[in-house]
Amino acid sequence: MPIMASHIGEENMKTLAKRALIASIFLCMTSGSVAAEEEASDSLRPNYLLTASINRERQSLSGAWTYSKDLYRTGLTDIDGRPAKPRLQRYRDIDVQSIEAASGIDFLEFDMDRGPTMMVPGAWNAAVPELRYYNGLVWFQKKFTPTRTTDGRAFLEFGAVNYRAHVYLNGEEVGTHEGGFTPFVFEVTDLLREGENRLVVGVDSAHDDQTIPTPITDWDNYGGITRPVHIVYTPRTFVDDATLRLTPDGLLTGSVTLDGPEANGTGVHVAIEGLDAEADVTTGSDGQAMVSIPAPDELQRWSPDAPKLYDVRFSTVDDQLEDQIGFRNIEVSGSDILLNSKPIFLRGIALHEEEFGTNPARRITPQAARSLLGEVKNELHGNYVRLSHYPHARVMTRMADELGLLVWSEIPVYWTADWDNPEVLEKAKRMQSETYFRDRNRASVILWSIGNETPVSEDRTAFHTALAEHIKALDADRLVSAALLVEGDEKNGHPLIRINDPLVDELDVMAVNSYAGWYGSNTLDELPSIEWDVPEDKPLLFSEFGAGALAGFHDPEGKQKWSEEFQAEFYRQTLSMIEKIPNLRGMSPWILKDFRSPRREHPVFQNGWNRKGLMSETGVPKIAFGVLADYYWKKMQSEPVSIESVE
Ligand code: GCB
Repeated sequence: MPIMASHIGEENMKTLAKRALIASIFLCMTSGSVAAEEEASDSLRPNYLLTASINRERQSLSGAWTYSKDLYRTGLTDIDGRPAKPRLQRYRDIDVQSIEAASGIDFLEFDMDRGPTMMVPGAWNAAVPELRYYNGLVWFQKKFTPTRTTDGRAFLEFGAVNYRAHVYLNGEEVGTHEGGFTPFVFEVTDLLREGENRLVVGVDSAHDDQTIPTPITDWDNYGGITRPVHIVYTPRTFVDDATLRLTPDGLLTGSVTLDGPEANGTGVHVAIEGLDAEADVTTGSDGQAMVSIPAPDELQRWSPDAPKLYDVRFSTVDDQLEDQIGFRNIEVSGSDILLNSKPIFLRGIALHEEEFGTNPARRITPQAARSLLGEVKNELHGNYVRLSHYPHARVMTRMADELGLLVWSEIPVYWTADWDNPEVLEKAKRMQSETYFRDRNRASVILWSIGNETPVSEDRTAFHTALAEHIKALDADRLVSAALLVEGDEKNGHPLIRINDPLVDELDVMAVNSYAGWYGSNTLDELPSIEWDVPEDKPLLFSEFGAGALAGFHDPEGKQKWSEEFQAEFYRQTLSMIEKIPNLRGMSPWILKDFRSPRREHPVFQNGWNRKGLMSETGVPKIAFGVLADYYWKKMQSEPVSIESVE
């Protein structure tokens, strides 16, 4: 099959060309050129986007896959970095059993066909007890027969693989990807064969000082193919990307990008169902056409109260792509956040990507997303979620669009990174680009966070500044934030907490994490007297505050840490402390439900779980859930909220 070799050759060429471009951009960027920055944004655009592929003809590869663990990475390399021995290359397209039956000289030290099985998507940590704390390489194999009904192109689409993926189809390398929380796509048109195909993916979950995040986090690393894998079928020339948004000056603006032999000079019809808004555009030599339609008067703006989504259709003679898009404006004015020109208070909660249950596998099905976000919307009376500490599954942002929840989206630049390493910065920017291109049609996403609790230093601030510039160059409309560290002091005998971080200048919205009353020396009754010294010319969010409690563990006096009563009192006192801050515009306390964390090993209260959830891991609400729900209910009714009156 000659196409296979040329396919890889082409991928390599693209990568080399990109590297050259990135290197030259990096040189230009040091001279501060704006044009160079724009180019840099574009160079990190994924080769294929397959926007709204959920609405395309596609074949799910979910289900049982066989696997083989490979602690020493023998399937990739031999000692001293030499090529792996063929008898260990798990991705070979061979029938091991018949080779063995032939009784020849060759033997194999694997057999992907007879390996144990695991459900994909899903983390191996939850699937197999001996892999609970395994960090390293595992090979996965799926055999499948294409269901294609059209005679066009085929793409292999991964929702996410944590952390590195080495992908092979029918024994040929298709490509690699780094980053555990963003999608990636490879074209496999010429590699797919009729009948049975063999897909093998080497998944390496090891983290080091140059990965994002680094190895130390406060959540379970969850190795594996954690999000769905599909084969997506398209016509030869297809709409790879189509986007439309409402600009502040009332235009529905966006672009359509075609890919394929007829990509250039092709007409595209854009129509929005239920609205008198249409456009006919023609693609240029780059396969792209810009779209701009005056927003009709009857356009209903998307909001948490009325999460109206429109079916938007982009049609060519060969292809039709549809996406469900909400239209809204988001901006900052002084210290206010304005949604559709009206000030909004963000009644939120933070979430990890972890479903309810005693043994979560980071398997976010639509039902799992609905039940997590449904708690926020219906029981907590929220209008906002912080999807921490990395981009969550696509189904979450789509569900947020549908249910009406605003979203803080985050890349896993968490606690630390190799700040002065340009390759690490490029990885972080690539994660931003992959997230942006995946979610740019989601009205729910309003905030891009560029980091969480990173200690202030010159290198770190330069790194974050570059990320702020990168995301702004991609997306001038959404807001940029970061969860900042704060410092404690004293003023006239009172405790004082201040933000002292030059990164504030780069942010549209400031955000802080506060654990006074849980970590540190403050008692709960001191909290309301703590003064906050924060810049007042921008909106402030509390991106975190929280205290641990084991569901069902009680101390009626509320004095003992880990009791539900202590946690509830922590919420009352913290709310009372922060609501005095004049530019407070929202919060996402830590966290909706208890989540797995290997840092947390108290044998009675934790056992591998961070207990700061308002609910247990199975969804049993703790007392503090009611405290926050009541607070939000009152905020929602626009009643003046008095903490004293909260139950
Ligand atoms: C934080 C981190 C979060 C932790 C939390 C905690 O500040 O941002 O990832 O899980 O504190 O529980 O200590």
